[in-house]
Amino acid sequence: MTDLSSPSQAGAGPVRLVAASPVAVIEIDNPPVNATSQAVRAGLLAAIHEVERDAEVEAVVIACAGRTFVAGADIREFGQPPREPHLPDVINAIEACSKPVVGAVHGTALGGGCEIALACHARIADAGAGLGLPEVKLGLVPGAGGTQRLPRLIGVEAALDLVSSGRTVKAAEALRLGLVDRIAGQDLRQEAIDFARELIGKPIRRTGALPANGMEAEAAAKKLLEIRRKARGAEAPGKAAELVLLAASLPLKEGMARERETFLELRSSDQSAALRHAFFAEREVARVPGFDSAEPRPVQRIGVVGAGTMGSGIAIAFADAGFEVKVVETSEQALAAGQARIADIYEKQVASGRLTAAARDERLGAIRYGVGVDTLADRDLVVEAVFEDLEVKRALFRELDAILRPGTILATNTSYLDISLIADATSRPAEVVGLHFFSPAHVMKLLEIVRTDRTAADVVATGLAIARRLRKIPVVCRVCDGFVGNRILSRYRQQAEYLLEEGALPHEVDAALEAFGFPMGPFAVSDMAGLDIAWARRKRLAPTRDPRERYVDVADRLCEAGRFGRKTGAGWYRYEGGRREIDPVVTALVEEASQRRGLRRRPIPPEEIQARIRAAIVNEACKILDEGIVERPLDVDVVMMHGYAYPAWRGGPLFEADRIGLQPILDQVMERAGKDGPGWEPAAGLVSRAASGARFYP
Ligand code: T1G
Repeated sequence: MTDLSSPSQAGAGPVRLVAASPVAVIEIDNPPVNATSQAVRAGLLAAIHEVERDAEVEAVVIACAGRTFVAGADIREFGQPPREPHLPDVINAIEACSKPVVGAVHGTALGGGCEIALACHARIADAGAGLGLPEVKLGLVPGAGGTQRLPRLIGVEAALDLVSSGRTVKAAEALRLGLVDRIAGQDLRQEAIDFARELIGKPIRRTGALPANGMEAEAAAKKLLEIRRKARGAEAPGKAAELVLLAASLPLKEGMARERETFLELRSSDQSAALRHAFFAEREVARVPGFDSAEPRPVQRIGVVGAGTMGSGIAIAFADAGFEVKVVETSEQALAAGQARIADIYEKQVASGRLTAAARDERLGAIRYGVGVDTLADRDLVVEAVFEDLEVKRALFRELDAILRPGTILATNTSYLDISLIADATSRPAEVVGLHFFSPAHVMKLLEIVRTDRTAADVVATGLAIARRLRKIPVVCRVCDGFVGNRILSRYRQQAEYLLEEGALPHEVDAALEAFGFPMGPFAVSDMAGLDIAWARRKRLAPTRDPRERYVDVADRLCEAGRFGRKTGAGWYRYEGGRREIDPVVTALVEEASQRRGLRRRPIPPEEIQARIRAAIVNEACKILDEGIVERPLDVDVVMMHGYAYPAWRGGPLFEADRIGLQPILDQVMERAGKDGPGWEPAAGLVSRAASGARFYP
């Protein structure tokens, strides 16, 4: 093998060339994901020049060592000035090669990796491989020909979908689209070499030389509008779509120039900085000082108590990750209902093509059922998802503690309750931890791992290891009311209801927050989740409520009228034929609340709604940091982005607060202090950082 990233160092660089004849193999080996660092780009360019010079070489294969084909440009380099050779130049050299070049794709060829594959003259992929252009998820557009070559290979419409969504297509779909030419059998590398040998002497099919079929102007405009609407304030998807549409009217060189210009512009944008922060934060968050170094306990056998919505989702999440699961309920009837719920979820996945029937059978086979907790004695970890009541959970944990073997971990899925009090009901408080899943538990990536002061370090480490296997994003936090996400959500909702009393209407608050980038505003979300759940909790907590609290009772009025949201056809909105309608009944209730508060209603602009909600979120997030509920700002940002859909192109509330400036946020908080009752005082950490000019992310 000749090392080519720096020819003087044989074998040391990330690109090696097996100059065999007649087919040379260029192998990239740059762990962990073969990102196209500067050394990889230099090595790849040198290799292409070398095979061009070597008369013995009549065809070329570009392949990767390790677990995946090139997964993209090295995102870590984006904060630095671009260094030559630039990827577009390397990729153009691949496409210009006078000898046939075959791309051998395994793992995930993403971003620059997919662009390298596109510049090859043919592509063969492992059956399990994926290909995609996820740049928009980083606030970018493809910067090395993706927007220009992909439409030439698979057509403008298909390219618009892939480039604007950033989704990865599996090999089978890639074959159907024409993105790959073959699916390999057992030996991708050998089959790629054979494929290249077949191409020797045949006309070379260069992607960049293919025509891109245009789209009818009206259809294109409609598609662009739809892409921008779905982007909810993110700018990259629309810009990427514009470039794909240009491919039909511009020669490749001009199209790539426009693409490069847009790429460089977005690379220095706030949205891209925020999305790159989000990308690394969701990986960093799982590295928790003091816990991720502790040795996790071996866990394979899982018990799930409660087969309701959450329990079923949790059981599926564990079964999907290869755990052996036992679900128990209090009665045959409740168990049967849970079993049917689980089967139904899997059936829907098979019907939608996301799961094969064989995989469904395997996962259903991994789930056992039983009545009563006695059958859980052999479990390594038991998670409860029973009724959200402290005494119910304490009684259950007391019972479980008596039958489970020593060392078994007891996890609660409670959203709010004090886990320390639940742990007190057991003889093993060190082995009690919160595993707070988000509904639907088999879909949502976020997992709050809630530790009490007595939770053992290796139990937290076990939670982190389980999250890795579940492919979830873990955030370790301490006990407080609502932990991280729900605590912040409560503040968010309170401020939203204050805005109602002062003059806004539900649809105006929702519209302002959907314009901010949330997929749905708080009142539409409440209607979807059901108002009755929160109502039951408010009634339970009523005796302990601080009389000084500014309490808005419109939601109580709605519930008393049986308006629980979508499920009853009316809540904050009226629902007819699935459409959300503004309801004058609600408007009257809101106006009456204003009168009772003695407030003169006024029009409230969306900017004020957004500023007040953001300030409420940042202030509560800072208090959570100040109290040590979490260790780092990124813990809060990750929770808000992955549990509550805070727009990732803003980077999370604290990352965005740094960008906006903490003083304006503090000013907004101070403007409310005194008006909204206790709990709305400015966070000490916000005051001190604003005063000293410090940031959440130094
Ligand atoms: N650059 C730098 N580091 C990366 C990286 C990248 N592109 N992708 C992953 N890593 C690191 C990651 O931080 C982690 O590091 C380790 O690799 C394993 O990743 C010119 C401009 C490939 C599907 O957006 O989607 O190309 O935490 O934990 O779950 O047009 O990584 O171990 O220190 O995620 O198996 C486009 C991003 C870039 C792909 C693997 N490419 N990566 O998932 O492992 S822009 C992407 C992923 C671009 C061109 C444009 C995933 C993965 P550490 P991981 P995984």
